[in-house]
Amino acid sequence: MEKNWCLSMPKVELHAHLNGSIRVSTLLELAKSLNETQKDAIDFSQVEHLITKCDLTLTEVFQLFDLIHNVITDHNTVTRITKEVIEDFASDNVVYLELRTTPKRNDSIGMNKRSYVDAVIEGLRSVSSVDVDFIPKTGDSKFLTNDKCNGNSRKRIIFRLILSIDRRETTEAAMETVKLALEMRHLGVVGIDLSGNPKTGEWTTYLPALKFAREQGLNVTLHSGEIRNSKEIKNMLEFHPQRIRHACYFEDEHWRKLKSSKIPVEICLTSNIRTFSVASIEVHHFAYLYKAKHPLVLCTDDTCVFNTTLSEEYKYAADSFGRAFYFFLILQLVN
Ligand code: 6MZ
Repeated sequence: MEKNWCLSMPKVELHAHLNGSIRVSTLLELAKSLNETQKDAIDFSQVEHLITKCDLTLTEVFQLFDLIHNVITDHNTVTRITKEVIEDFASDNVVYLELRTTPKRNDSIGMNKRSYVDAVIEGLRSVSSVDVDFIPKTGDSKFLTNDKCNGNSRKRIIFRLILSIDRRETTEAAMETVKLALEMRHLGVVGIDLSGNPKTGEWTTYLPALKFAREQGLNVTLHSGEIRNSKEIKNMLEFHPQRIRHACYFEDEHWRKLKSSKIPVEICLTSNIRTFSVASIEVHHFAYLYKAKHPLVLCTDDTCVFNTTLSEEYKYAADSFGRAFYFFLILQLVN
């Protein structure tokens, strides 16, 4: 399928991590300048090496996140990368973007979770190349809205924010994130995500915070099945989140449960293939779920880390799964 066709099609991105979607040029610029001022603060050659590597193990992916986090330590940089990430998605013709990020602390400069998210919001406000519609209308707290065009001829992107809990955090820190999300609902925060290295921690650590989020009306999305962990997958499905991401290591009983519950799946093809979470595109569960007419959505995950765009993910799916997928896109466009 033609790349331009995928580019020109208005698209919805529901699963992109802010720091993982930093512009490559910005990451290299920031890492280089940090390396020049504080030699020991970052290994620039390692950033260059990981950023250009074709396939990354999950361990290397999380090493790269640590390096990225080493350069994004102050409010101005958070604001800058948010602005650039939105501009990049808008140029890829994404019309609805749900970005997620883990609120962070940096005590040395007085950054707390609240001021981190304020810096993200500042980034939204500073975008000038496209109108960013991030303030929800009254009563609109859904993940995905069905807004009509307001007749404005300027390019417009609808933006919503999801706050992530990292699997390295404590129960208390997770609860702090949920409370922050609740306080910031009027600024377009629509949900809570559990992410981070799937080999780290126990998801039950976050259950009190996730349950509280749900009771208070926030949507919850979970990273599930990125590695083999049958018990965790089963328990996560029983929790019944609004959406699930990855589902690479689901087994028969999980598929049965997923299909009967109709929990939508966020599919990140390049991410799954490049991290070896799925052996090859031919055996990717996208085809299985697609044939079963299960609700799913194509997403990028981390455009910087996986060197991709949403248009490229659509092209990848169309090239790999053929004509049927092409008609799926047409149907999406006419609906
Ligand atoms: C699990 C992931 C991820 O929050 O600092 N993240 N967690 N699996 C993945 N698949 C590859 N990709 C990204 O963005 C980066 C953070 O998002 C999560 C990780 O916690 C990572 O540190 P923010 O903006």
